[in-house]
Amino acid sequence: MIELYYSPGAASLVVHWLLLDMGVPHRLRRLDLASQEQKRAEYLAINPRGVVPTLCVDGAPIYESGAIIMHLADAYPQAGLAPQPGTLERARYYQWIVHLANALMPPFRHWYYPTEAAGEAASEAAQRSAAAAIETEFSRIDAHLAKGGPYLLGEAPSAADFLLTMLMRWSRNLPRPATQWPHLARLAELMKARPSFRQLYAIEGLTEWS
Ligand SMILES: N[C@@H](CCC(=O)N[C@@H](CS)C(=O)NCC(=O)O)C(=O)O
Repeated sequence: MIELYYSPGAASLVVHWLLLDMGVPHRLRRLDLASQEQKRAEYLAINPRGVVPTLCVDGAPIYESGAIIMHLADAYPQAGLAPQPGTLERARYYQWIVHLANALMPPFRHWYYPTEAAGEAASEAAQRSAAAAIETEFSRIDAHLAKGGPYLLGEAPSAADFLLTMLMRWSRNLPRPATQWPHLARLAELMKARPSFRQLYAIEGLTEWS
């Protein structure tokens, strides 16, 4: 039994989307972040940071969205969303997922939780520097796609593109959203055309960036 602890539009989105895209049966456990359900003792027991997502596989919890999607893409190889282990393609796939998790997720955290790093007084500066870091990264990724897209690994989509698309979605209300970069916009368009994206929106009740 696969269970996903999620909140609509949050970092759990990429896991939920992949489960739908690959047709994996699962049960959803919604957490209300506004009322801090993610900080309750019973959830902290499976996710010590108190964040979403957590995926429970037969009761065993896994956290970190990048790790979860890598696991799922391997566990369901028929979906063809992860290159063969030991290949150069696979190394690049790891590279992109780890890079997105390291270089883009932290500035997004600073954008959406601007007081977390240094309090209220520094929140504007935190958002400014977060937006700048995100823009720098979007420029680098767009340049990479220009050389050999339309996906991060070239011709075929992988789980890494699902993660990138979620991050692009998070930029929709930033001063410079991802879709202002042409190759990122193309990738977003391709990923949003997948039937699972509509399904995801319907289930999570999302409307923005549809
Ligand atoms: N690196 C983590 C990020 C998880 C994360 O920060 N989730 C946010 C939502 S996008 C969250 O649960 N926030 C609630 C909180 O921090 O209390 C992952 O990718 O799983």
